[in-house]
Amino acid sequence: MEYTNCWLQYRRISDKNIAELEIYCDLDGKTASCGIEELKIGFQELYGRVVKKVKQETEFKNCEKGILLKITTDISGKEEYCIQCEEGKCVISALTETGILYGVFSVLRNLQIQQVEDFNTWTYAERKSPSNPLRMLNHWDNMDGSIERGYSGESFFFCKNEVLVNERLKAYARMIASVGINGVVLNNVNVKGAATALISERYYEKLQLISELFLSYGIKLFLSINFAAPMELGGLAVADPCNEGVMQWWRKKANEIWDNIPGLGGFLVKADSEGRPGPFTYGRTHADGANMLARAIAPYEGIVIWRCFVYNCQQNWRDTKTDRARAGYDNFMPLDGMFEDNVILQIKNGPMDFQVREPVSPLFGALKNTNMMLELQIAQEYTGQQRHVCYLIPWFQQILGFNTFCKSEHSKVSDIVSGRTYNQKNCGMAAVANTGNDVNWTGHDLAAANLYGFGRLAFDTELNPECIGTEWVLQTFGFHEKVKETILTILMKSWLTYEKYTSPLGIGWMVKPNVHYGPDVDGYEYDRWGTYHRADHKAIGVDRTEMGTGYCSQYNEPLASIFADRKRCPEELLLFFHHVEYDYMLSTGKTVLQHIYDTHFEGAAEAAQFYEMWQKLKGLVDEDCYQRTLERFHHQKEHALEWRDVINSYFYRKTGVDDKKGRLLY
Ligand code: GCW
Repeated sequence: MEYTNCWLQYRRISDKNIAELEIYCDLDGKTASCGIEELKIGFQELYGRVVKKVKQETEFKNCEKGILLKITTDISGKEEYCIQCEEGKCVISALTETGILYGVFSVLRNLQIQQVEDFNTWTYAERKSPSNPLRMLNHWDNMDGSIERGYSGESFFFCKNEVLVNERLKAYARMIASVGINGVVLNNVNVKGAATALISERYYEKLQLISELFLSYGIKLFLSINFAAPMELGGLAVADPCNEGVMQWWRKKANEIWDNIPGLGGFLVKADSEGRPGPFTYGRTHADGANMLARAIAPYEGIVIWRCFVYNCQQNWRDTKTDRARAGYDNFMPLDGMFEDNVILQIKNGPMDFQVREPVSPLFGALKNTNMMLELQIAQEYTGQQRHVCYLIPWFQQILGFNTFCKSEHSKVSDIVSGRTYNQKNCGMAAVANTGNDVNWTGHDLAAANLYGFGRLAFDTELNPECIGTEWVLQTFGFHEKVKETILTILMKSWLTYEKYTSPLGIGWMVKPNVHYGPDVDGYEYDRWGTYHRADHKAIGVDRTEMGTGYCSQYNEPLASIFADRKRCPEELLLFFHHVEYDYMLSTGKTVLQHIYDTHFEGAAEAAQFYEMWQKLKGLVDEDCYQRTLERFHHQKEHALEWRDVINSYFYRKTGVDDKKGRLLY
């Protein structure tokens, strides 16, 4: 087996009803065909039912049983669907074929979750429109086949500077369409070398094939571009966005690109960030840069997704006033209202960088006249790199539910990025993807729950993480009660467990530099990256109040005051916002230091439990999957011990204070 089908396994539910399945459909578009194909696969696998011939819509009226797929104008949402099933007659209707495809996937999903034994007696009705207009995956795949922060093998899009077109792409498209993803950025945001030339003759043909395949599953292809492409590809002397020659180059390029890839969604841009070129070189603003591109691609309905991950990565650690957390707001707030309509600012969930815990970026509550998109990361760069289990959906749900107080109503992050708050349509959610060419796609088999979960949550931000987890387990592992219970318990605890044995109270960053894996408390402390904990023998944490960096004031009230007040600041973020003495008393009655000791012992013990729990599933899950996962749980257990002891020893040695419970510290 080259690769699994993850949650699209369609395990047999019953053989009770094996009569032929009748599908009625007059639609001849590619997306409707994908829907029909999916029904065929699904019913064959779930029930052993086959489809001999797709019949005409008019015949449905008089038939006894069957599934009708039809377009209706009773529905207004482009991707909305309506399902009505009763006594073996089922109608899936939508305004577009994409809506129908989503309806099909929902029927198949629900048959599995509800373990419907006999489709002919199933009653089900649902009408649903996605919460977010854009639901995207950002791949950080490089053209040489490597993946930046990739933990599940090599790229299945690129190899040796070539674009790959093969069967796996289709398996990928089916999988992500089944959870409602409608946009994919194929290449890394750090665009260099051959990747710069993705927008040239050399690659158009293959990219067009991918774009077509994706479109048939309702997915738009996007590309990351190099802001300096006019120089590197076009031989111009500058990439200044206000230079007429540069503008003209992009207009011509856009024309050429869309001529070759007519369905392309647009560009993702990382500019003036971590060494990537951008408008700052020419004394221009990010609005100048983004708008120039936006105007060039507007005739093709292209959109520019412009990242806000812009900060000074050449900071002096001795300087305690400059604060990387402030950078997004400081760089982009002055530009609010200046961006073209087809520009979206893509903002990472936190002000730093995908740590296990961070406050929500203040930009969400601040920008009022700018399209916004939330950027999350399911590639677990800082959360165990798909070797440790860390189900991130509970965390994402908290982020979406965060009230920014930007208005008196509709002020949660989910309102803002869905377009409800400011009546926007170019907005949504993106995740840095966690896939690669490993057999199981995601390295750790359980990491696929993040891929599944991100899609489901982006489609319906009201879904609860436990339900999503349950759906995923049932579809992936089948219906064994013990399997379900065990995996779900592990998933639901995993994020907090990971937090416990890694970096405490919101401080983050105690990782080995560059690789970002494993404990190294001072690894980034005397470096240029702006990621400090400021620990000495008395206290730890970053003062971000008015007395410190002033970051707190980037939030709306009452948040600004709450975060700035040690007593009211959420304790899980205490060290993010405050420089606190080790003997400071937390609400639990423990000192900060004792909290650190305790959580590290607890977290490591929980990781050990996960390993034991998994061992009890031997024989109950697929053997290959069992072994792969066992190995990872074993590593996690050992690595959690390493984390525990390195962190605890560090603070023990800094403070000289023993653990109250007398456990061994080194
Ligand atoms: O934290 C950093 C990662 C980089 C990444 C960057 C970004 C793609 O370590 O690998 O580059 O974030 O988000 O642009």
